[in-house]
Amino acid sequence: MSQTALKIDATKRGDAYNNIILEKLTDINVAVITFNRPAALNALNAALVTELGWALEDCDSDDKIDAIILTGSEKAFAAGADIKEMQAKNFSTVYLEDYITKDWERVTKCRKPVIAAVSGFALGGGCEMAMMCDFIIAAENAKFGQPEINLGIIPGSGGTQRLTRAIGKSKAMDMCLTGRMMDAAEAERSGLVARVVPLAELRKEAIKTAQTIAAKSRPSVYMIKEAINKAFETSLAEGVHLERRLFHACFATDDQKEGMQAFIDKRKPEFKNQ
Ligand code: DAK
Repeated sequence: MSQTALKIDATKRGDAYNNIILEKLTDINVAVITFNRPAALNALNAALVTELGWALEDCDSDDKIDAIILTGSEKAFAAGADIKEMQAKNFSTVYLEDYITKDWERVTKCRKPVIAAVSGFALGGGCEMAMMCDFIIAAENAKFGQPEINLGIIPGSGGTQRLTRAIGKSKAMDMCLTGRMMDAAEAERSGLVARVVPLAELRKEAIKTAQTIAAKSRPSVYMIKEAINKAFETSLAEGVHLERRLFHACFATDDQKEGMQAFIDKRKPEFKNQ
């Protein structure tokens, strides 16, 4: 897809974005949110996290957007929460203001699929942010890690939990206790990332993947997200029960009729998202 084919809309809060870039590729129903603090390797400070919350809110409620990509620069997806901003904070400050929690976790509330397209460093909060997305596509130069132990703290945004679920106890202990980094090949072998692509292809592959998802029936996409996420929160029997009910619910949609009829007619389905 050529760059010129991509339409970029101004957004409601576009003028207020200083730490991220929001692009809406409305011709393919995909949004790309790019962390944009290159001098700090996209360290996630409060201002950036607030803007991220706005952008996710905007995309999630925009009828022209069906899939969202979170990405950074070639050198860094994000090198963690901003250490310079955090250093002087004390317990009562972080506890009382519930330090950057609200917008930080906004990504987990998105009903639309969110793909993390990771190149370079995804460390600490950067790794946790990528893991809060629905899946990760990594460039060959990606490096993942939870180095908080080197700062005298521990992961604070789900690293001990999501990393353990993604790669198992032994590797999660290794990563969090030593603070070492994992390269893209190891991350793929371990199940942390869905696939690895050459650095030069990352944006194109992420957009192509998002476009593929955006062309599906929206109810099916939301239901699959809901059911897979439930797998982390419930027993197998309850998860399968939810899946069965959602499967049955598909038969109340026009898109199920259209999808199956299109197969029978040997043509592409035209989903109406209803
Ligand atoms: N914070 C602030 N600045 C950072 C930074 C960070 N995390 N990472 C890099 N920088 C800045 C550097 O200070 C440097 O700035 P100047 O000195 O040029 O002003 C610039 O980015 C370039 O970095 P380097 O010169 O260090 O670049 P190198 O290529 O030599 O090294 C590196 C790259 C990524 C290996 C290194 O920068 C590094 O180790 N960075 C720190 C990585 C790290 O420890 N990350 C974990 C931070 S703790 C929570 C949510 C989130 C969190 C907790 C709670 N809640 C919702 C409650 C998360 C906590 C964390 O992430």
